[in-house]
Amino acid sequence: MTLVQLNLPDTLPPAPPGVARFIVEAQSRIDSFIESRLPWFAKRFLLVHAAEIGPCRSEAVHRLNGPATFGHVLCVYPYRQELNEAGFWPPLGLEFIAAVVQRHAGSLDVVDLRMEPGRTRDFLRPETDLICFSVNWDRDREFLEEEIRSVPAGILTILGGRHATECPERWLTEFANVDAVVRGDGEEAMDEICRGLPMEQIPGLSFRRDGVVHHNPNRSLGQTQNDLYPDRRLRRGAYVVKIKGVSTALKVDSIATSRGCPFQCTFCSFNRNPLGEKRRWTARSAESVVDELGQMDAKLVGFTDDLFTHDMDRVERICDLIVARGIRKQYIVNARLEIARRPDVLRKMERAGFLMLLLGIESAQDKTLRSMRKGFDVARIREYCNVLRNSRMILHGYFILGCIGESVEDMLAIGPFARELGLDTIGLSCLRHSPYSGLDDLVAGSPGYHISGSGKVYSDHCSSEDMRRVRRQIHREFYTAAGIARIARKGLQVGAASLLPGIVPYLPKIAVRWMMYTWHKSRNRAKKRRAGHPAMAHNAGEKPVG
Ligand code: B12
Ligand code: SF4
Repeated sequence: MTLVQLNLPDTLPPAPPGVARFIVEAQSRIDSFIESRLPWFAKRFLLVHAAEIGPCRSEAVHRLNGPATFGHVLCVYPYRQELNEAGFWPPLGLEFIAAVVQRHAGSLDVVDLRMEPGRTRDFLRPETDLICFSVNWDRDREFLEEEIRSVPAGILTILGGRHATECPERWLTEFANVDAVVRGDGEEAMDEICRGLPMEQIPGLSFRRDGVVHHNPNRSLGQTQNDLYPDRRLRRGAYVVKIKGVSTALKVDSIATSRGCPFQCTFCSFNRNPLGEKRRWTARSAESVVDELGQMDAKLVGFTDDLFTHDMDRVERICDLIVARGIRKQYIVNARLEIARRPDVLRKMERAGFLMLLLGIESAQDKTLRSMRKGFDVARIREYCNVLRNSRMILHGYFILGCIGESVEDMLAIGPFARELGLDTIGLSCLRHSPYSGLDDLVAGSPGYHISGSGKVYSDHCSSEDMRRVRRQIHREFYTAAGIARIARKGLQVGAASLLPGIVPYLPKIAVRWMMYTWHKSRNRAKKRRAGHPAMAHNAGEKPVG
């Protein structure tokens, strides 16, 4: 660290060699004195006032003029809970930010309040001078806002994440202690903040100065960085699978190896950031992905990639490296059906431990696939699935209920279609409005369709209760005893047995919770029905937004 630099003005003639050596020697002594002897607040004082101390040049100028280093940085995931069913994944976005800031911090803690009994204040130290909050969801709102407000004045407070990105103005006007909001991907902006770039020169940053909120232009989405990934040693506990609220001993982790998607499906916002910008598909090298996998101790890894399989040559290389390095884990990835064109890579994926492919199929109707710009039709789906069904990987098909123009009969065709395709599991979600996806226009041009306040698309001809019935019927038809036995067989073939010891001992507890949950749910539903609750009526009380 060079805080005070002994430099001679550029106009002076070069110093004789003896004098130059003396200056270098003196500089290094000052550096090591500052580094090792001065307390954090003195270093901080020097950093803040360095520009006034004297003229300087060279690379250190840049450091001298801005807060190049932080005493202690606190990165907080400010939620107590996410989804009951799946809220156990690590806060990967925040961990990426921590990986950047760590380079500029004396010490750094990543605190996930889902895992800790304490609150943000409990983790502050006297030397804490930067707090980063990951504001991803509009959930647990009261708690989230309390945490953010709890930061004492004088500590640089920066928010980032998808939800913060959607409304930076609000965070900066209503929360007096919030200094800046990073919009969109945060790595580059945080690096620039840490390197002391003036706020107004940092694209994608919203900040307050003299009571006025400024929004810099958006940052263009850059290339995924190869050598940057979370430092898992910063975690204060292991992330484990939770089923029905019961923590098992099965460790999980997630990895982000690419961002974006080149396709343009109408209903999807995966391929856009919260600002509506289309994400070009960019990926990390196979080597860096496998280096990161090698550092994880979890047995089950979920890939957060929008489309992991876009470049099948890269997938092949990742598989080869996993096998060559003897890494033994199970992976779950988002994929498109086109991967059927590379059966050679499918075999390699099985050998490398890929357990489950999450495939967006969406509908059993050509008219819907066309209007959704899915890029394939029913005939193609059959053709691809004829190849994929021979794979040992578990095939999970995503379908959407309530697609524009689909009757109840059209939706009910999903069950038989999914079985015919040889899928092992299915996920049924309702059509949801997502900003910038193009769905709004489609709904606006389709009489009888509306978007509810909660973002659900619904129609005059299919109520929420109808939709629930459709969902139940599809599940009943799809999940048979033979199908469940096939999933178990495939799981064993692909090596999932290694995951069982983490779960089996917890099965009795999970079974009890599950029974209690089902009992509570049906009791509540019956109560509501008896009371004539609007949620049980036509369209479940959904109100159009416009
Ligand atoms: C894993 C995941 C989950 C996990 C969450 C795990 C976790 N703890 O984060 C689970 C399964 C719980 C989940 C649930 C849901 N999810 Co989800 N999920 C994802 C997924 C696949 C990956 C997220 C991720 O880790 N990305 C990788 C990291 C690196 O990116 P990131 O989180 O965006 O972080 C970057 C920036 O946001 C920013 N950033 C983040 N924090 C901070 C902090 C600071 C200080 C700074 C400066 C920057 C910064 O920088 C980071 C690095 O670039 C995304 C899709 C995707 N590919 O992103 C959907 C996604 C985030 N989910 C989505 C949705 C809709 C949901 C659900 C509502 C689904 C549902 N109907 O139930 C629920 C809501 C859960 C809840 N809390 O209420 C949407 C969000 C849309 C939106 N506009 O908000 C996404 C984008 C998918 C989609 N398009 O539909 N999800
Ligand atoms: S649905 Fe899948 S393929 Fe289509 S745009 Fe979204 S991520 Fe890409």
